[in-house]
Parts: sequence; structure tokens; C-alpha cells
Amino acid sequence: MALERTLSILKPDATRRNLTGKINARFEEAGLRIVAQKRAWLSQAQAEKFYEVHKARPFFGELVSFMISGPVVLQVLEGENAVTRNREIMGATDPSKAEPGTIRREFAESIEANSVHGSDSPENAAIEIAYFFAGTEIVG
Ligand code: RTP
Ligand code: MG
Repeated sequence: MALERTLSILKPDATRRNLTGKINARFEEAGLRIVAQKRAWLSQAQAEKFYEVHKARPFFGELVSFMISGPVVLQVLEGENAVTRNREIMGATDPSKAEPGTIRREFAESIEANSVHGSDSPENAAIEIAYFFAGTEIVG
């Protein structure tokens, strides 16, 4: 199996509670390597474009407000089956439905403030990585 890459975001609820190291340890323990990482405070336009697929959903406005409410950490994770593997260790969107031991079950505050984002397909991972990172910023 070839190495795969996925885009990860540590969301504002995670940076606010100083949880970035604890969450990064989860990725590394699961065999995912952080091959790019930067802290950023997203603009409204950046967050709206990133979550464009959810534009028609009732939670879109709140989601964008939440994502720009504080700094985030943008990351590229690399490993075998990285997209699926990362979604497994993140757990379900709603932390009350996430499996015990997952990042969201352990750290998330709510269905919205759920600590992490992970790309949902290799195709979207490529688009999302290119949205935030130049090729030279990724060091595998
Ligand atoms: P993500 O894209 O952030 O990795 O999360 P996901 O695939 O598990 O969930 P998705 O359906 O793509 O939703 C994106 C983010 O929107 C917020 N959300 N709020 N209030 C609500 O009902 C609701 N539903 C989703 C969450 O922050 C979710 O991660
Ligand atoms: Mg999603």
C-alpha cells in the first residue's frame, strides 16, 4: 500500500484549550506522520471557501464563525491509508456518537466544536492540501 496524505485541522476549540500536543500524539501513535504543519487564523473568506460544500446546510454560518473564532493548526498527515486511518482515530462528527478512545470522544466539546477536521476522500485531500500548502512546505 502506497503512502497517502490527508489534510488535518486542529480547530479553534483545540487551540484554545492548549490540546495541540495531545492530539498530535494521537496521530503519531496511530502511525501517521506530520509532514507539514502551521498555525493560522483563517479569514472569513478562507473558511467559507474551505467549507463551500456545506453552504446550503443550516449550520454553515455558525460553522464558519466557529472556525474563525481563534487560531487553527493546519497539517498534512502522511501514512498508509492516511485518509481513512485519520477518520477512524478522529471518530464520528458528533462526539456523543464517537467510539471510546477516539479524539472527538475524548476531546470534543460539541458536534460543532469537535476539535479536528480530516479530509473525507483522497480526492478531497489533494484539493484541501493544495488549498493551504505550497508543495515546498510539505517535507515527507
Ligand atoms: P470535518 O469535515 O470537519 O472533518 O467533519 P466531518 O466530515 O465529520 O463532518 P461534516 O459533515 O463534514 O461537517 C463539517 C463540520 O461542520 C460542523 N457541524 N456542525 N451543528 C451541526 O449539526 C453540525 N454538523 C456538522 C462540525 O464542526 C463538522 O466537523
Ligand atoms: Mg467533512
